[in-house]
Amino acid sequence: MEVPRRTLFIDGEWRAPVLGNRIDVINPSSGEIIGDIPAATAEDVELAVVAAQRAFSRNRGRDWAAAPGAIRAKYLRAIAAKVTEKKSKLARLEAIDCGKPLDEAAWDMDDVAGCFEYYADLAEGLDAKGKVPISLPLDTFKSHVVKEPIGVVGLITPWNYPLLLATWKVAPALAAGCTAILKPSELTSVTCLELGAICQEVGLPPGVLNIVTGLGPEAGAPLASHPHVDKIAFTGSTATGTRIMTVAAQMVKPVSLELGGKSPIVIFEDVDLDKAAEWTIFGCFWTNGQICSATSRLIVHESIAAEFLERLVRWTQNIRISDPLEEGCRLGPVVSAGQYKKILKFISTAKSEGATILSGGGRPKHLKKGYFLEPTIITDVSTSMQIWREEVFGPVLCVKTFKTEEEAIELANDTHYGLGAAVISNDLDRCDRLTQAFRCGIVWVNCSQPCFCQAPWGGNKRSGFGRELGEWGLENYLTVKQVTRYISNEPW
Ligand code: TXE
Repeated sequence: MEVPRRTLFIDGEWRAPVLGNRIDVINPSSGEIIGDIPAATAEDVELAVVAAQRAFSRNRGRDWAAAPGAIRAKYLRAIAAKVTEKKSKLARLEAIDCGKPLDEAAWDMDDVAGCFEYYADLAEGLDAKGKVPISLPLDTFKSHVVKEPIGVVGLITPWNYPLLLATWKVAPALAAGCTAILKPSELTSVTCLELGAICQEVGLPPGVLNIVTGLGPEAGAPLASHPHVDKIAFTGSTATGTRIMTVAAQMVKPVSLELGGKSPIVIFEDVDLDKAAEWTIFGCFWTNGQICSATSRLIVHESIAAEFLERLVRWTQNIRISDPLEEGCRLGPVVSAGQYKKILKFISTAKSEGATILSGGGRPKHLKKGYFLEPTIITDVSTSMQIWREEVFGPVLCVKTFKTEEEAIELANDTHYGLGAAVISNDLDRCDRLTQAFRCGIVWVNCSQPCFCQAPWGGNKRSGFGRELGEWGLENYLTVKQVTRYISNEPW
């Protein structure tokens, strides 16, 4: 399958990057170059920001910000319909660009369409809200509030769910009436550029969504520091998030940050071992562990640990690892040579610090090329080890045992991150206690990782702040305006 050769999507048109540079697209299953994407620089970002500003409020009566929510909803629904129509092509492109199994990529496309539909409904809901009155202690004044779009927003996204995580930002931003510049990850921009083609097909007004692909420092940084970008929404590493926040602080620019994680899954002794094993495997190895909320720290009751680990090892050995386009593939390659090396380094550091590689730990024997890794389980872990403390973002589970509930809670919260946490137990009172004790933004009870676009997503501590999805996701792109009128005939 060919990767379409695209330029940048700016002001409703395809434009070659000003400096003419391009970046190779590499298929992680083979390490081969399969195409290229445009590499934007500050000059292109400037053009995109000007287009977004014009579309926001200077578009001669076609202002996106002032349009009724119902009009914006019409475009969002049209985008959703096109994504569904092109689902199989988009899924294949996603699979060869980022290495996720074709089935998973197809589910992502369903979620993309669902997310656009959902925010179309919320855009219409904004019309219904209108002016909300405020009661005042003086009857000589009358007040109300309105919610307005924040302005031109910069959306910087990662590579693990390329089109889906872009949608988590694009759909609510456009629903709110913002205009946007999307900067996808340079590792996986192919489907995001296809979104540009879809916007063109549905006739989205020029400049409402601009897509500038390129390297972080060359395209992302000028977007984050641009004085006419009113907000930055970012998903990615804590290190880059910190950089973006520092730059934004110079301009008092609001940011929302969805960063890394090192989420725990706590398994009590009263569980059905097979069910618990299934959620543990899913929670850590789904999408190769390349999920910010992956429950990559297993905290298991000592009385069942040996038997539970035996089952986990058996399960991992049965996971089908192959080219993502092959029928029945459950685990593809990790996204890039850089991530591949980084994950292997994590594993070798864990070994050198005294941990035991219980299973996996390297390349599957049947796959000679590409960035494939075995699902890896690491035991004899101490809480000071790197493998316990730092995000791997790969198929690596580290394990500790506990004796008491208090100890389990302490281990679960023993992290600078605060994105997700899971508890598996048949005792629902105990689950409630853990739910309350976990210091994070998302708790899963008797499951791990299910995600719905209606429910808020985001974390605490170094996992960032602000919430995506649901109504909270829309609020990210709205600002509140107070309007107070003097209604007395008396002089003030
Ligand atoms: O992330 P970056 P990378 C974590 C994960 C992974 C690590 C590195 O641990 O191993 O991050 O991945 C853009 N100004 N996560 O290097 O750098 C970049 O171009 C503005 C967790 O890919 O954070 C891309 O579009 N933008 C995560 C986006 O930031 C900049 C998902 C993310 O890249 C920039 C991905 C700059 N100076 C990785 N530098 C999650 N939370 O889901 C880079 N970018």
